[in-house]
Amino acid sequence: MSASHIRTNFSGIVDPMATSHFVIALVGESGVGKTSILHLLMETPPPEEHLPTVLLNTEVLPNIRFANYDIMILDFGGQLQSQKLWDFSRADVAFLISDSTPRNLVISKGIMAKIQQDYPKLPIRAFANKQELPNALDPSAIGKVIGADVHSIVAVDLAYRTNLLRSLVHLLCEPFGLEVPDISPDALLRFNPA
Ligand SMILES: Nc1nc2c(ncn2[C@@H]2O[C@H](COP(=O)(O)OP(=O)(O)OP(=O)(O)O)[C@@H](O)[C@H]2O)c(=O)[nH]1
Ligand SMILES: [Mg+2]
Repeated sequence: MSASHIRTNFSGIVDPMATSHFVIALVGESGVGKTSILHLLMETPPPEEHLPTVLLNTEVLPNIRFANYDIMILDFGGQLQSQKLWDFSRADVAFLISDSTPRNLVISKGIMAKIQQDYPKLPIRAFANKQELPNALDPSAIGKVIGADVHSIVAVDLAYRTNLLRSLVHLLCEPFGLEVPDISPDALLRFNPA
């Protein structure tokens, strides 16, 4: 399978899986922690070193379901050659990940502008990752620059999973006009297939 195959057949690759899936696209520069966030959602150990995602990695989260929707993650590679494949036409939301450095902030602002231009209807949620590092920029400062609310996260720390699931519950309730249930997000989303 080549890059051009994925580009040409993107809908076909994702479509059969997308019908009853809520699709979240993880986007951001290489190394900011997209695959680590995928692992946090899957409750699997995060990568210790940076192994760049090649092109695209799709996963359906095990044991998580909201109403009749499984949650599908599109974990895009952030390296320049993979960025050419970024396609959000099947996504219900994009999670824009920053590593909370000044250098990346400028890049994330550019990515945000490009997504807004190409996909004006796509909701975008911004995350400031690597918040435990000593020089991490404050999420509110990042938010001012990119013009969006920014959630803080440490993708390699399992303790942040509940926060992430809480954002997910809000996101899932919104399009249905549902009030956010007063149940822990983990309990609400947990689904154990028989
Ligand atoms: N200190 C710290 N390191 C992190 C955090 N999140 C991810 N990392 C590390 O950052 C490196 C890159 O993480 P990945 O999740 O592979 O980054 P990515 O965005 O998927 O990168 P590409 O696949 O190349 O686009 C890994 O070594 C992770 O362990 C975090 O919150 N804090
Ligand atoms: Mg990756």
